Amino acid sequence: MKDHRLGAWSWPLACLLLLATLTSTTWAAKHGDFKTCSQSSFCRRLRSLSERSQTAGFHSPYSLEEGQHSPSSQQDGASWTFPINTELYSDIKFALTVDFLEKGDGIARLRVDEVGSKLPWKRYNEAAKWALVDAEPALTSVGNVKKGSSKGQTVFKYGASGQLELVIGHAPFKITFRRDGEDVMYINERNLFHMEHFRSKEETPAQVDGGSEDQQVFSAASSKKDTAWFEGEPDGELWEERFSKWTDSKPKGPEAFSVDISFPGVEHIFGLAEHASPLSLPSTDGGRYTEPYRLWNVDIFEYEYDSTMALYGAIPLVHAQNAKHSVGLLSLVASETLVDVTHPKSGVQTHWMSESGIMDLLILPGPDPSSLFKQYASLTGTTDLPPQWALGYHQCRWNYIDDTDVLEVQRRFDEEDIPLDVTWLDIEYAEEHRYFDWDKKHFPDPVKVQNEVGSKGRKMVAIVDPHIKRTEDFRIYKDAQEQNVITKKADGTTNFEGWCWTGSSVWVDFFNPASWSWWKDMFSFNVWKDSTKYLYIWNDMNEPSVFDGPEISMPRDNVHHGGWEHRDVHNINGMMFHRATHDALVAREEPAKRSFVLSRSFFAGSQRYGAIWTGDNMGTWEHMAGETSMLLSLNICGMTFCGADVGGFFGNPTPEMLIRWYQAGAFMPFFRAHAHIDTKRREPYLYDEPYKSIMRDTIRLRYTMLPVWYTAFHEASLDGTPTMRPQYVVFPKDVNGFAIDDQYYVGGSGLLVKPITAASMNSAEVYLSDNQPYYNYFNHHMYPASTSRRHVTVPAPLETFPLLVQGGNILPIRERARRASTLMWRDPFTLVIALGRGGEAEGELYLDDGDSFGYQRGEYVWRGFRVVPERGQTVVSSFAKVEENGTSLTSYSATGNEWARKIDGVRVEKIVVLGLQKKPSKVSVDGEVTELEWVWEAGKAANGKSEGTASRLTIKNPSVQIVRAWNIRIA
Ligand code: NBV
Repeated sequence: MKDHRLGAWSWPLACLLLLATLTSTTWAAKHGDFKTCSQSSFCRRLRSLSERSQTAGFHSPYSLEEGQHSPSSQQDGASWTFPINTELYSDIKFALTVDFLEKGDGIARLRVDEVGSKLPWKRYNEAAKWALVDAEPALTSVGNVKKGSSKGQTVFKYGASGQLELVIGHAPFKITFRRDGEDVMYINERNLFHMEHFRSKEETPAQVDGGSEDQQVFSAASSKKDTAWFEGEPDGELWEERFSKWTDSKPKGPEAFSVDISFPGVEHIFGLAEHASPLSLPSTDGGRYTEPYRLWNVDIFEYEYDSTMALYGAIPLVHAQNAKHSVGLLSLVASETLVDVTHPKSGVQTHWMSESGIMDLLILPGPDPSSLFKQYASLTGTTDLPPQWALGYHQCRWNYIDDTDVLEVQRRFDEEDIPLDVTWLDIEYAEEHRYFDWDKKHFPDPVKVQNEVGSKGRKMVAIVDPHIKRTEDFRIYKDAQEQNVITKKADGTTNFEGWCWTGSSVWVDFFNPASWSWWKDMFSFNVWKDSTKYLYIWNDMNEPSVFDGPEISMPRDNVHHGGWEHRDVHNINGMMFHRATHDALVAREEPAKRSFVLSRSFFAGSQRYGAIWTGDNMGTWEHMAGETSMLLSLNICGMTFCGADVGGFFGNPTPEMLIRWYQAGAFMPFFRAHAHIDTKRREPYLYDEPYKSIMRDTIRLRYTMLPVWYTAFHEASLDGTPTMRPQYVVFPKDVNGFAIDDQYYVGGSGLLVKPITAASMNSAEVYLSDNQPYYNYFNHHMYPASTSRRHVTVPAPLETFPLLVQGGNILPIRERARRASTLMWRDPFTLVIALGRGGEAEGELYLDDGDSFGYQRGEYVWRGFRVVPERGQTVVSSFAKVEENGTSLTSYSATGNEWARKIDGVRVEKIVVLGLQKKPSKVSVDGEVTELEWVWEAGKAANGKSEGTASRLTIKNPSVQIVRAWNIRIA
């Protein structure tokens, strides 16, 4: 195996130390590498506001003037601007712009910026440009919003039936969002809104407000001068800031802002991915957490499983939920943002503190979680349908060392009959970590190995990191210099250099449009001659990770395209790299194929570019347990294609733990095993029995369920509805389920999963919200419908785990074991029907070629299945779903497209009906004379009222086609 430590390099001492850390086996995040709130001057200043706001006499120094209809290019657009005055500085002005958007049933947008500054700086206002599908979303027409004014407040009534209200209080400045007359959200209720203005270096807060006497007010909470309350300590590191050995030059001085947002009558808020914390966000004012939730994308080594520390991605979105309603808030800011959460009796309070940029808040009106997903998707987009193979099993490790290794892994999977779709190559495939350049000693013929893997119906993924080795003979470096697309140092002209796997490196500035077409070319088969259509891409380290930089990233005063500082755009940086690679993969083939790019770093909107994973987790039970809530949080924040390293990146899991990882992984949207270079090999075929067979069965179970997953991804691609749904999303009225984050439903299938995440477990309790029977997928044990039972105990011997089917659902599955998912398209289906308490059930199935964009031209099959009890009989039917296509409803014809014709012969080979009340006497297809063959197994659950094995009717080979309409009558 190659030495990844690259001994030949002359690393500076700092890098050696860092590398030692990266390969060490002691497990703990290095807290000292990352800032706490008190180590950031802006966070210190803004967080202290909330303490000071408790003191008598504290009031907001901000007030509004009456708003005017904003002049805009959309003359008729619903937009108003309110000048904001501050008592703190008489000559400083801000403005609040209130926009009502056309999309999303009444999304209101609130932006605050400084106006009229004489200084040559501007706040960063382009987060929306990258996060939103339309940089400037269209406004609803002014006639759709009724504006009224009374006693110092402006009231806007809007929404489909005028049920939404935004009440803008002028003095004090406070915004109330109401639905149906009820207060749902307050902005600046606690007077924590504050925006630092641009100033010249000579100007200190005290001088502005009248001389040295004021200096004393910095500690005098009761002074009539409030300046100090809002500006913090006099030496507040406004112009230069040190952290560890780094100095941030802060050329624009202070420009942080703060705002409090409260959700009255609510006990739970969710969101703010990515954190390793519970789904329902706990308070940060002591107890479990003392630090605010931090959004600042970092490469964190051995992150903790229960913490508010920053991780690799940032989505500044929250959902607030109570039994009556849901409401959402998106804060479009890409600079470092910290959010304090508290749970007083009145509801949930949040305090948002950001280092730079304009304030840009979007209020998602709800009123339920599924509306929130649609509203958020209308703004930031959805995950396009991934290639279907990407939902299969991925085998990764750092590193498969050469082509023989890659092919041997394939061979062993085949030998052991374990399905596999994708083999991954980590950084060692590349000569000196110069991505794109294969190490020819270990991969002498990269095209040959890719073709060989491809010939088995499989794919490969190779890593392309964003650090570019500074060697003149490296074409990518030469090009990047020539194109002048390298991120600059604080002076705005010198290329920034830092250290990473490649040694001394540069980073392309993907905010620079000049980089986009060049990067696209890098992936064209003519340019990257060693790549083939079987090769897809993994973008790691894109926070970006810079080994010798502050917090293992870039200095904040680095400069990007447009003159923006890195601090302004940091949290979007990873998304820009992901986006460029995604676009390149779509462009490399004609006709285009769907791309697959896995990214570690992300921001709101990243879902449009592919999958993400939760980074370098550990092979511990605690981390395994934490993954479920992390993935649920990512899902509700729009990242519907996500997963975690199965097995844990660090460490050597016991066979028992590895099996539990596989069971959890088989029900993650992205299912990939991965491991650190120092871990022992752990491909499933290496294990003794019974472990090997259990892992094989688990991976096969994933393949059986691929139609269910693909259908869930289809739904997510339409409107952002999660592929993994937490209890509060499925049952938004059941408060008792809101905090549950260790079980979830797969899409809309009714499959309820609870991974086992502790040692020596033989059973687990599952929470059921509704009055439906639930059936154990493995043994068809039925938990009968009940209005009172809430918890059931489900057996979980090592080979199974709680996997229940909610009564009322139909699962379309494929039971033939295959080498890879691409070989399954012609395979027959089984329908598993879990009857609901009234004997009814429904389900759906979406299919297409899994690879092209043909579905956008209508080449797909989207079937609905229904079971209805009808005059003593039970009728199972298959019908075409109807899709809304643009503005007109076009009815979809099952055989009317090329794909449907191609799979016309695909049959249903078995139908299993669970929970039928009595033995049938006849089963037949409408219109056919011959009866069908069937087997009846009486249930042990008497009349469906007590617990026990459900009755099971197995209809053998009904010979109906999946693309056709049919009825099967059970008499
Ligand atoms: O490329 C090596 C690893 C990769 O295997 C892992 O998945 C990434 O999260 N990478 C991080 C860099 C070094 C980690 C110590």
